[in-house]
Amino acid sequence: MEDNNNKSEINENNYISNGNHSNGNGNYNEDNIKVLEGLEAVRLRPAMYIGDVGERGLHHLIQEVVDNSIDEALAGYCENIYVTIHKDNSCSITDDGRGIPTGPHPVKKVSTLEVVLCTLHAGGKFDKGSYQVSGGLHGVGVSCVNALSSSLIATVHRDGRQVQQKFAYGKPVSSTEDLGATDKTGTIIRFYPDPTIFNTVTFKYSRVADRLRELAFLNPNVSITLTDERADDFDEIKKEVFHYRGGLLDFVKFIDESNTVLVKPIVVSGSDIGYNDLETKVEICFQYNNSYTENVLSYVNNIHTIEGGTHVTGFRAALTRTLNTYAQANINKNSKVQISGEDFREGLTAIISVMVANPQFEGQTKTKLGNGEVEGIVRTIVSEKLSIYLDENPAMAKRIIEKATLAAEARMAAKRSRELVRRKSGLEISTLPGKLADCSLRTAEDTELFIVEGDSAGGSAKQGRDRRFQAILPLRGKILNVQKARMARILENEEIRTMFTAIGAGFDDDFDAEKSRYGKVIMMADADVDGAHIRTLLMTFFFLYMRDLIVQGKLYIAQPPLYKLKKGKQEYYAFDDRERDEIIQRIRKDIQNRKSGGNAAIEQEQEQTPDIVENEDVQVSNDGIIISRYKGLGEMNPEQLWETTMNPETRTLLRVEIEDANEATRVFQTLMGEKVEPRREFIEQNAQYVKNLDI
Ligand code: 0RA
Repeated sequence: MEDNNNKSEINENNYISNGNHSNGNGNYNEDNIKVLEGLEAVRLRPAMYIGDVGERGLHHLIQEVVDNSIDEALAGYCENIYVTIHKDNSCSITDDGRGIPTGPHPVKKVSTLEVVLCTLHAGGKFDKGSYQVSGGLHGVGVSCVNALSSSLIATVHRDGRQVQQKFAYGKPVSSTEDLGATDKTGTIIRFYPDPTIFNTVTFKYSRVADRLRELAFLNPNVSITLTDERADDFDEIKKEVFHYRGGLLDFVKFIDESNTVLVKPIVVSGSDIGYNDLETKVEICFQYNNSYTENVLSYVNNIHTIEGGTHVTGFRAALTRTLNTYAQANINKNSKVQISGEDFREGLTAIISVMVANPQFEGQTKTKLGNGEVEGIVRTIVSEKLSIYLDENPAMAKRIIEKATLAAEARMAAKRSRELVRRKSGLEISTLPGKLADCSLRTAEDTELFIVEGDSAGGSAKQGRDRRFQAILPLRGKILNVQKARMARILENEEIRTMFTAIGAGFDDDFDAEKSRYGKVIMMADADVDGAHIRTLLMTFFFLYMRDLIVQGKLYIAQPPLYKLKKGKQEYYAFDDRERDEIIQRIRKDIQNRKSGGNAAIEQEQEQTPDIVENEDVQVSNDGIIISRYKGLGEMNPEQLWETTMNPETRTLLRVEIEDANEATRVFQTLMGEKVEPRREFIEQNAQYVKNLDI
């Protein structure tokens, strides 16, 4: 048995043992599945296993099942995965892998299928010969999905038979049933997320699609088909096939779709066979575009390592060293310009994917690779392959070095102006910006900074807030597009400087989220296109210059309501059209109930509906419900703003996650980048989703 000091949250609580269960010959059989207890624990403390019970946790369920199918693909047995979101909000994942064994389990005396689905960590993931994804929240297994589903149906094609078993809340409700002969192999898992566990059980197409696309890029041999059947008309059913034979090469092109590429993508791959006979595989693809930002996405065993780790460090070290050596020998022989690591990363887009046998995940969100040996492995492979590439492609090499030399010169100029700006603006002395209405509490954890679009909304927010713990920073208009500017210009921007000083935790490499003067930074903008644009700009800014704020879960989006509904003296707020319609239904039911109760006073009240001229923003239904549409935050008076958007008791905040920010950056590049074609495509594709466009 292998040593495994991978401490997951789970084994710290003694729910599972984390040893490797193997019969030593790499083959899998029924004995391998060690029997462990604990699905009750999953239902009791779901967040401990899947992160949270919000939208993220819900989507994690699909991820868990797909991970198992991907494992089959990695083992060479599966080529196709079909994910379908059904009309009834269930989700099914079909693969053509080997199928979960269905025969009786030697220890438990029930079907192995049942053992896999009803026992924590019985998925065979700790086999030698497979890359485990345990650590962080991944690899908790299909049994967790079962535990958190009100119903789950597993159908297996294996050994010529089609076998099915049904479960509810993690427990079998039938024994295995033979459904007849089959000539296929594979597994179909259909599950219904338990609405008593999750805040929402509605899957979001784009969220599922983004992750499946990512998996398809990382696993070029697998074709993943996503279908969304939740449409009224057959021809509205959404379907996409993700299959990228080019793998990481296609991934890099996808990410840089809207950027002008300077140097064609370079692919580096290799592997290292360690003492334990398990290969560490490295695959990297990178290219340079003419932007000033670095965009490195890294993965370990298909898991996005948001916080990076040793694989990223190894890559960076090799990039700097190899390019510098080449530059000194061939190009900048007599140059005085000192090119540093960050200069070689300006305009760099890279995908780093490694497969590691026993990954150790560290960091805030357990998404940072800790295995020390990986750094050297990646460094060696990249140095060797990149040197060969540079020698064979001198024209490309020249372009990279020239770009980095320019970056170095700009960096030096920026340093000078940064110092100047710092002194001028007092970025170092902590004078708070005049526009900031600070809060009186000074314990960071309890305080909130609202970044508010526009002076008038800022005014309402200042009056409506609880000044003990809520601070308001109004921004005038749009902030600078940080994607398209170098540091020196960014620092000259008034709006950006006020944000840096208000948050007071430094910026870029010096940023330290722990020093943030506020526990929450909340972006508050209108619910229209302009508001969305400002949010996207702000998210891009935070993503590039205060990323840790997002990683530590301190960045939020306020949700102002879209409608106010009024019936008699009662007021209601709706955050979208669906909610508006639900409230109208509720009011109508109420009216009905009261009418049947024969209450004359109420009937009278109904007739006293105030006279309101019907225009596009205010509508009166024939039964007297006044529906007003908010055009912007500025329209709400301070009390309304407090009640709907700022009061912790009644508001809804959305926490920004890196996935949103990644997507924001991409959308942003698409909309603001130089290329017209991707922008047109984006607008065409998305126009159909825009229902309430306020321009
Ligand atoms: C346990 C053992 C084996 C495969 C699986 C589970 C398995 C699980 C899932 C979940 C979704 N799709 C899946 N495909 C396979 C190994 C089976 C063997 O050795 O033949």
